[in-house]
Amino acid sequence: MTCKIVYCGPALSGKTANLQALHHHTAAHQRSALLVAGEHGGPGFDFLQLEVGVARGLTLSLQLYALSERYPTFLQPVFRQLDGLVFVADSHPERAAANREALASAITQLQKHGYRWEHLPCVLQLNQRDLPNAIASEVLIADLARPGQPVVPAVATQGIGVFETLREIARLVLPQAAHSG
Ligand SMILES: Nc1nc2c(ncn2[C@@H]2O[C@H](COP(=O)(O)OP(=O)(O)OP(=O)(O)O)[C@@H](O)[C@H]2O)c(=O)[nH]1
Ligand SMILES: [Mg+2]
Repeated sequence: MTCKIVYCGPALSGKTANLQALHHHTAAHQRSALLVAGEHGGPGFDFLQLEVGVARGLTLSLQLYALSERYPTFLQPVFRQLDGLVFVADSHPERAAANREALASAITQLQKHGYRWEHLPCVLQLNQRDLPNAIASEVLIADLARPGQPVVPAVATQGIGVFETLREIARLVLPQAAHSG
């Protein structure tokens, strides 16, 4: 079974840092190489595939894509046929508006591709929680979260919260993916 999960969020919120941490902390036989947007003439998004055992003999392939604000043209194809979304919010005080704009833009893109935003599995990650002047979590949640949505605080560069985020989105997408085969 394969699930496609897209990480999005404003520029420099830590999307690539999430995939780097997941890659770094996963055994070599359970992961693909990490592709980083724009590196080695590759695509304009990051990509990492992880194989996780979910039940005896059953393996789930998680295909993780991270968008990059530097390559906006890649937004369109990456948004096709996805199972879930991780929104990586930036806790820098001056990025409050950028978070809201990136979320609004992601919702617009998804709706263009025929997704109903209310029904798409989505985890809100509050990244960069190590910043001394970080925006209060309650403020980010009030700004960006849907009712009842999983919210995971993170410091992606230290690997904090990245596996919790992945676990939460996998938990949300698994029943739907299993249903659709
Ligand atoms: N202090 C701190 N720095 C972080 C954290 N996460 C990412 N960074 C730093 O923030 C910068 C941007 O991180 P990236 O992972 O490249 O951000 P991105 O979202 O992939 O950015 P684009 O691809 O340009 O859209 C880098 O210098 C990271 O090291 C965090 O939790 N805490
Ligand atoms: Mg990036």
